[in-house]
Amino acid sequence: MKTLQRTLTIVKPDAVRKHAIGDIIEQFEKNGFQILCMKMLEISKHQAEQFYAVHASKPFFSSLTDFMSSGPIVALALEKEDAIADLRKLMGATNPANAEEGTIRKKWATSIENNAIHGSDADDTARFELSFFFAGYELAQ
Ligand code: IDP
Ligand code: MG
Repeated sequence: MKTLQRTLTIVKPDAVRKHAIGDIIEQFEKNGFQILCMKMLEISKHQAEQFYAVHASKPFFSSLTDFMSSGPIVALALEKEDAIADLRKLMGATNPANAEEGTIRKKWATSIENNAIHGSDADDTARFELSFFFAGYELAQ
């Protein structure tokens, strides 16, 4: 039986500035992800700190939250079988220097921080991250 799974992805400010929104969304569709919900917005540094709370103790936390609040982002709720793992594969490694050919980060990331895209890394983080950007009624389908 096919079990559908949901994940949260973000086109980060660097990729929006590069006009990569269309290309990245095309990758989602070509790779079998259903777009359940999508919004373009800007988040404050405080909101970025809440979203990335798991990284609060990391040396790059302040720089990361400055970056994530530096301009518009696009948040999407995606669905497919094995959505979480499959999106991580499609994204490529965090550091674009290690990202495989054909991945979104290989194509669009410029540094380990400005790496074009976010994707949830597990069931519990996907639940938290989906509910961070989308209300229950928006995902009720
Ligand atoms: P992920 O996005 O591949 O899951 P994480 O380790 O969860 O990677 O880190 C979250 C985000 O923090 C990364 O996508 C990247 O933007 C930033 N980041 C991670 N490691 C570093 C680093 O060593 N220096 C600067 N920024 C980093
Ligand atoms: Mg992560």
